[in-house]
Amino acid sequence: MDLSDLDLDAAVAAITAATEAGELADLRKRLVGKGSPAFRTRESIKTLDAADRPVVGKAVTDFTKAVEAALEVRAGELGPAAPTEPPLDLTLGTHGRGRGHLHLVTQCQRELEDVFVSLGYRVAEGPEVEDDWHNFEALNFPPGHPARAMQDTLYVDLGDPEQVLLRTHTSPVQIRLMESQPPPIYAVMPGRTYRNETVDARHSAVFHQIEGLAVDRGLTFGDLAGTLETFTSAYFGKKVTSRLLPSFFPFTEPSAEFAITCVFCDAAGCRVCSQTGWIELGGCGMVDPNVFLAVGIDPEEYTGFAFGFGLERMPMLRYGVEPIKTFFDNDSRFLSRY
Ligand code: FA5
Repeated sequence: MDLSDLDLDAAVAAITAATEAGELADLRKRLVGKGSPAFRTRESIKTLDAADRPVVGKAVTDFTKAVEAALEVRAGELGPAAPTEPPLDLTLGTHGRGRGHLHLVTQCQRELEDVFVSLGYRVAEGPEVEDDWHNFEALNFPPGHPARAMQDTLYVDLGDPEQVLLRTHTSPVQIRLMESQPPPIYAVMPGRTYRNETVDARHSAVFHQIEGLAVDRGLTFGDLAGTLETFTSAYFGKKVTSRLLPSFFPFTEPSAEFAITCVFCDAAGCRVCSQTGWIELGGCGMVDPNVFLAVGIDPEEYTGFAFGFGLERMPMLRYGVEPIKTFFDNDSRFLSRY
């Protein structure tokens, strides 16, 4: 039995000279692993004389312990092993669909709000579930007035019959504003509206409007016309012109229908504008004195104008989107395009 194979000094020197953790693993294998001199010596013990066995056994054990201790000390000096494989990437969303963006109707709403804010208007909101007073009565629609039939109303089963409803237009927000603050008032009021209507290419049972209200001393129909012209050219560009045609709303007098030249045919006449060259955007007019009286504003002192436009109409015309239900289908091809 030759114990000279267990050269501890040479083993410790090799361990001390190692410069990386991977080298230490190789040394452990070579010095005390399977097939190493220490391993072979231990295997040979059973063939030795009984008197020699404890001596050889102790020598192998001492050698192995000393090698393990030297390996541990050097491993501590070298620090952790460098990873052999790239770390697992647990970042979420690397395969995502990109960032979302605002719906086209919301984009249009924000754009129009910006135009009016730059004209000195503020943005106001009102409830979608309204009472009869704000949606109709204060707007000069007395009970049973035939004009109520212009807007097929969806009533809510709350309170007295036919007293609580889904607002049919954004005009009740005018009333809420005038009830809550004295003139001067310059405000736009965007929001969702509901009508019990048959859906077609341009009409939906749920849609959006943007309402405008200005109340001050000395406002005239000319101010209304100029304001509408400013906002249409801001949204549609300078080549579009607008016109006002006489109309009727119980809460404005005189009332008008506001239309712009057809953006599809440059007013030459086409299928979209029914060959007229004009497309209606909404209604408008001078605030009726009865409305001022309903909210406690003196019609001798103040005048005002108001307008209400279908919001979907604007991007429909600007981008040629049709039918209106496209806005509510939530088809991702449409949503991601605009
Ligand atoms: C009104 O709703 C009045 N409140 C507008 C108004 C405000 C007049 C202030 C005077 C002063 P009208 O029902 O015409 O008016 O609707 C206005 C616009 O809303 C329409 O021109 C159209 O652009 C849009 N609109 C109306 N009904 C629908 C519908 N079912 N689907 C989509 N858009 C609609």
